[in-house]
Amino acid sequence: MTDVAFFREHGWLVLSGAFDIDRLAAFDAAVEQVAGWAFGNSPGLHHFEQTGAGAVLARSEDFIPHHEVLRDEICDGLISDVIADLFDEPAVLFKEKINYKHPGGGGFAPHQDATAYRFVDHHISCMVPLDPATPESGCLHVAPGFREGQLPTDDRGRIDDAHAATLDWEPVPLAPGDLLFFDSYTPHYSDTNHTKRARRAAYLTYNASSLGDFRERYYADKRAEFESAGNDFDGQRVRISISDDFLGRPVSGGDA
Ligand SMILES: O=C(O)CCC(=O)C(=O)O
Repeated sequence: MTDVAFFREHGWLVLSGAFDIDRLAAFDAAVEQVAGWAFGNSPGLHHFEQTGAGAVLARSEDFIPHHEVLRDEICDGLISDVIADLFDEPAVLFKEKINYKHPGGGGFAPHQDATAYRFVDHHISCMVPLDPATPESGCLHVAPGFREGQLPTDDRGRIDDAHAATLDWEPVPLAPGDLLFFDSYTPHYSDTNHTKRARRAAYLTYNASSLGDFRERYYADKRAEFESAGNDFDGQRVRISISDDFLGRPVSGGDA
């Protein structure tokens, strides 16, 4: 049974060992197929970052129309059932992404996802770790405060430094098979991956279905925004998200 009361109090909830070994293996294999799409003329929206070992894949998005296993698991499985409990009504997928966080891959500055999520005011996401997520590999750190709504932001959409310094952050270490649910107003950040293996995780974001289905519109908008900015914005930093919270380094010309 979903601990809805815990989620409503804290803005996040961990389900330990929610995916059994077979389910996890199927999800992991599917994620590796999507990662492979980044290097050919294949579907999905893929972003790269620079690390000490060269250019690596940072993120893939917009893949469920092209992958049946992931579509079934994400749109009609355990995760969407738990999200429906948390919304107290059926949920519809708003967006899906995989952050690969290869060794040396960048962290994310303190932010609330709500800043970047258009069309609907409230979302809930599920993090599906495929590798151990620890403070060393760049797990999420969360803080209370989601019930205050939008916190003060700087001009990049990150939580203002002075405000972030007042928050009571705690790390959320996870093992593959665990699931982390968090509210789109839950403050969170993560660090660089300082280990020698990737810290892959899928993030699946839903809204209450009574508010409408905006997934296609979200991706049409994101693609248009990135294309109009030449896909590299000012070339000084990596933009993989509509809000500018990613701390990875940009790939130097032609490396990816
Ligand atoms: O994968 C991470 O380390 C953090 C992800 C995150 O906060 C985001 O993608 O908005």
